[in-house]
Amino acid sequence: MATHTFFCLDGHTCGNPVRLVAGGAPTLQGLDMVEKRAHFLRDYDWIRTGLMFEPRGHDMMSGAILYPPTRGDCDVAFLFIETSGCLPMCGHGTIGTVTMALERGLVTPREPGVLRIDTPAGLVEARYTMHGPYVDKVRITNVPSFLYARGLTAEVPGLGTLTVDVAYGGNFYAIVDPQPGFPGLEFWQPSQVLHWSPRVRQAFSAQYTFTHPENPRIQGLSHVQWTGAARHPDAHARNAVFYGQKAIDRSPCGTGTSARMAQWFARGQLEVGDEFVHESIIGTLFRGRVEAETRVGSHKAIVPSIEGWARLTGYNTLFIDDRDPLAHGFQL
Ligand code: PYC
Repeated sequence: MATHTFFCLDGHTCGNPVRLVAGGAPTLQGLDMVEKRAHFLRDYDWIRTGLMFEPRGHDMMSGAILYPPTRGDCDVAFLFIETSGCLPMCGHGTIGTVTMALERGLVTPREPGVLRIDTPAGLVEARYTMHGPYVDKVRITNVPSFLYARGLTAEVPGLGTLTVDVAYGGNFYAIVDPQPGFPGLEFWQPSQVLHWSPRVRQAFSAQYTFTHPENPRIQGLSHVQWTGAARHPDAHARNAVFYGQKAIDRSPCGTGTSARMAQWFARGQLEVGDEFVHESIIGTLFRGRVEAETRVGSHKAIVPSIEGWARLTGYNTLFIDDRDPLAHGFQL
């Protein structure tokens, strides 16, 4: 019987929570972050559920653990922990973790203004600007993103036949654009997003497989992205990204925005150098840009970058007490 102590910094990126675990996490085995992530999931997933779920977290809780990098070209490694598992990559989580880690001196970039991060999805570069001790904005260059499949259809019980594009932006996204059965995000309540998203994910996952062409260890449709017209005058589009069992991203979602830009690029609606401003369900913005064209397997792909901001809300020392019957958290 023991009490495990975790030193955390809590904050948010454009509204979505980020819990940065700065102390108390286990040493992981593995030659790269994919192997370390597998070790964590095998032996230490109770830390994720304990820190993300109630009573210490909630349905939308999301975070990252800092590790030494496994590759020579990186300053630090991030292991993402979410209510949904350990995502290979999390954009809002990266922006928040970079902001808090820099402001509190937890990382030392080799090159001022740039932090190179080793993530399970690959190298992610974060460029930041500071005002005094505060990080103003962070722009992450995400992993290559691509339209994986266009116009897939499936029968979603209660909603009818739905057509989606599936794109990868660090995670696989079913992108639901307005169509019969879904008039557009502006006509839907968050409760409808929460109700229908798991059913959409289930219907498409039952019928199709989703495997990264160059990294078969990354697979599965984890996120559903509902789209609609922007309300903010600067934005090109608005989204609501569903993940886990009950979470809607409060930010415009970094990997979701990357996937959406890859979809628009494949359709000829974006070109290299174009900006894409994405509005979240609460009206916050990410500023995306198509940095370059590339290829992933047989797919035409983009290198996307996403700019956003984050704020530290406090320090949090959390205990997981083995005597507690709810030590590892619960979800309703
Ligand atoms: O920003 O990439 C993201 C993300 C994934 C899940 C929640 N946020």
